Amino acid sequence: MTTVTITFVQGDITRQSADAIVNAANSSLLGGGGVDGAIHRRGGPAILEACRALRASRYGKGLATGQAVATTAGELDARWVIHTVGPVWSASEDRSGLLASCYRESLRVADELGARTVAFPAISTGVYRYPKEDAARIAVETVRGTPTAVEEVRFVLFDEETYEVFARRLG
Ligand code: AR6
Repeated sequence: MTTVTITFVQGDITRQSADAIVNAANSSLLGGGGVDGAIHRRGGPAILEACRALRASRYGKGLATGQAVATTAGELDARWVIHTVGPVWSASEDRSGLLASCYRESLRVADELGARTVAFPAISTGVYRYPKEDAARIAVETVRGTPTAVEEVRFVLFDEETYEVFARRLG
């Protein structure tokens, strides 16, 4: 097992080329806004079809927060989309374990698939309102601390502010 290389880029995750692209989904697996909306739009209907099949089989009640599951990547430049559900930010409850679980479980699924390059968005930092500094720390620490055969984890940050918060974690 080699050490994972962590890289950071600013941009749209749906324009990335990687073995697996991670989606910040919701429990329904049936789409939404943000990264989720962008992935389904650019990836085409095959992804939603695969998500519907998951809901009709193993994930009848949806995907729990902190878990991850893979589908086809449709027309994206990737082999798989790994859907994971981040926690909604709460001021009264520490949900950092659930956010860490998203990264850990996504890497576990990536290993099962044999993916060597994985692109992650900043899970939970949009609609789910997780503070970016905390989210970046949890994301990078969890990836660094998770044994995996994945060779490159690429964080793809949409806006400059989020990019800078993540990039400060490098080193
Ligand atoms: N590429 C990379 N990052 C993006 C993109 C993109 N194309 N678009 C947005 N971001 P969010 P969440 C950034 O809201 O907070 C959906 O409706 C965004 O700026 O996509 O986990 C789901 O269906 C932010 O930094 O995900 C769920 O209901 C980060 O990606 C809910 O939102 C995550 O923002 C999940 O909320």
